[in-house]
Amino acid sequence: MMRFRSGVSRAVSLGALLVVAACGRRQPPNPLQPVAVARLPHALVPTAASVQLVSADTFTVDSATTVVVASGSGAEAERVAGYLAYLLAGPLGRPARTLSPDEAAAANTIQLSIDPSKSSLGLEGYELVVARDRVVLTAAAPNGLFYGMQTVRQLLPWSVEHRGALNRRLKIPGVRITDSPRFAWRGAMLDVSRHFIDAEAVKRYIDLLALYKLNRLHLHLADDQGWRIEITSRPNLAAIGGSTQVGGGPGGYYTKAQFADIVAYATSRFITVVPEIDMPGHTNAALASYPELNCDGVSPPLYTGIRVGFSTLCVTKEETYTFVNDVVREIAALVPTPYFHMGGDEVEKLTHDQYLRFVERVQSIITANGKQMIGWGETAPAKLAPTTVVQHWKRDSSALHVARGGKVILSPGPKTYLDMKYDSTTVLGLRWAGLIEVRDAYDWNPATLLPEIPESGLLGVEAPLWAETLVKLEDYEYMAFPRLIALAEVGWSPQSARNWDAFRLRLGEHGPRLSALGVNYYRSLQIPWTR
Ligand code: TNX
Repeated sequence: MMRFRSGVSRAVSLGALLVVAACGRRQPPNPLQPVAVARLPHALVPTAASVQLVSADTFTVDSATTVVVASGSGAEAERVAGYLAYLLAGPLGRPARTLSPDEAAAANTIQLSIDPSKSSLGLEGYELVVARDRVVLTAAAPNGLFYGMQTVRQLLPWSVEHRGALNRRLKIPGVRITDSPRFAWRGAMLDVSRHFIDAEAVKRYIDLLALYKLNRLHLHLADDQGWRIEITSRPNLAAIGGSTQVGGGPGGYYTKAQFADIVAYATSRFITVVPEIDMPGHTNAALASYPELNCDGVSPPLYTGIRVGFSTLCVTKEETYTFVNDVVREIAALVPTPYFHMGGDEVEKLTHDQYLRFVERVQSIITANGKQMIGWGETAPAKLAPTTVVQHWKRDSSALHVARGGKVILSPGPKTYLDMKYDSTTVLGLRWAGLIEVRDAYDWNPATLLPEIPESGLLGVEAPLWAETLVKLEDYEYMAFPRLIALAEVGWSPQSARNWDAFRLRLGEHGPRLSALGVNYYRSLQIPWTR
């Protein structure tokens, strides 16, 4: 341990000598080196509602620092403290400790406490005071503590993301932060149907969502090219419908146990999983698995191309609704959370009336199974309950739904579609909604996007990642990062605290953090990345 420490200080002084030597020789700037950007006082993304810097008050995490939990804060708070202790010290370090009822936190502690009297912070808000001798993090609920913990993480140098940060002295800038999110729904969608990614890859994505305070993971589990979840009463869905993907690869599906594991992993990071089974269109994989779902009783072949709009369940057969009920019932039992997404987009093979009646009938099936329905924008003209949620993605009548007291999630294609190319040179992705550079993903206001929908009609924002062109996790990461981080700030930070010039500098400081985490992110030329 000592050898490690003295090694570090030798490296620092050697570095300092090199800087002096370089200055002495007055070398011209090397145009091939990244621009050196001055370290910001903090690079918090999403930025907080209120941040006050107290520069005299730097806190130093050293080998004697302890993470403590105020007595009575509960098991969830202890779990959040455990994450922080792990981050700071690695698995071999000191675990977090819960204080006894009459014990005050000592100096050199990071204290987490649940204080229900702070209800003005809401479910997800927190207060953080970083002083010279201690850090105090308070929230009204464990969710808020978790986000406060992610803030502490981002205030620490990025080297904390390396397990090698063990036993280093890490500085946290002195701050007083009061923070809570603008929107309750801060989502990301993964299309695991067009190409399949396994549960481990989904968990990795979940961890990245949590770092940026996102709280919904919408999984697009079925489409023309693949059915990705085991349904016990309909085994062919996974066995046949899950057997391929775009381009003809082997596909795959989550067993019930794997899916439950994803849900538990997300829940432990305060992320709600939203399962989507797209219907009545985008259903070729189901139609290929069960002939009776087709009006002519004949299954089509499996489909591995990328056209849309050609498939539909047979809406005039009772058998179809029995099928929908079986699927909804089994999936609803796997998710503790209140939502079931029925898709409903891009249906070209039904009359408008047939389509609307289908949506209404599925809504009643979902409600009868104890869940709230979500549908893409096309579902808005149906008779929807105000508790149903509409997800806007292109020009639609979602304003109708707000007028009847319902809520809308904004996923506008030209801002939030992570499968759109960044610029004309991007190899992956599509371009029907336009090219989306980081600034396009960041620089918009949900409250003014649709003139007919005021902020009060919005549940929040979500960034879908459609996977027609994405094969492996690295592809997903390249398209999502850093645009998903921009979306995270759109969803969390008050509009008044957001501006592009400040965001790009803060985001630039996340380059090394993303690299430390091994994320294959797009190094946009709009961002002054630090090394
Ligand atoms: C539209 S967005 C779709 C998806 C495609 C996506 C490609 C939506 C509800 N439907 O089926 O994958 O475009 O960008």
